[in-house]
Amino acid sequence: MKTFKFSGFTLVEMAVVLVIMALLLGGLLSPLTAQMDQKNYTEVKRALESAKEALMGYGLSNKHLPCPDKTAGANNGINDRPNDGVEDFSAAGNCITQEGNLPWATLSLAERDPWEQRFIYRVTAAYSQRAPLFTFGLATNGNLRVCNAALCAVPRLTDVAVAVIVSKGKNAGSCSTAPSPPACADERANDDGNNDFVSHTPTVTGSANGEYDDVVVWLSSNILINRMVTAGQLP
Ligand SMILES: [Ca+2]
Ligand SMILES: [Ca+2]
Ligand SMILES: [Ca+2]
Repeated sequence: MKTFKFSGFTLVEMAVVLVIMALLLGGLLSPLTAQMDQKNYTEVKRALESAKEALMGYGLSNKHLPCPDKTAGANNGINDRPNDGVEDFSAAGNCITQEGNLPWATLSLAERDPWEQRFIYRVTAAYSQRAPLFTFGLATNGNLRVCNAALCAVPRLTDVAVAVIVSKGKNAGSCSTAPSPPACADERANDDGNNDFVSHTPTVTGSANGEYDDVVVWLSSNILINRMVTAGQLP
């Protein structure tokens, strides 16, 4: 009678099994990741639209827009304190800064996007100043521009935004800081503290202006003024 002797798996057999398992797992995980990304982007777009509505609501009841919540600096009290979600302004009626966190507590919104980052918010000074300063009127235009690329050439998406809100997307801003340049011009445009922003569909590393996965919404002065006139708040 013939006897069989079990001698275990050889290294080669183990390697083959591991490769097969890795392929199977990879095949299962990549659709899951894609699904998760899609869910997060749907969620962040909804959050940004709500934020825009909240800005308009705040504008209608206060006749000016909220100031950003500053991201650094000393704690000087309730309306001059960093990273607490409350808008920061001076007794003179100016914002402490025109770009910072979306003031989530002032607006009763979520603090962070699906990737655990706070939203960036910039507002036109003429629209965020309040008493004792004059607030804006029918002829006051926004001065924020949203463009297709960092160069901000015409045609632009808008020249007259009064407020811009940015989510840094899945890369959570990792493309915006050194040592990533020169690959990230469009992402950098969205957190460099000036009046120009970039909005376009996502691009990958190696594209002309580099990786881009930010989500940007803006409020134009035309829309805000129209709403305020309709509500009897202007002129
Ligand atoms: Ca604050
Ligand atoms: Ca990004
Ligand atoms: Ca900018």
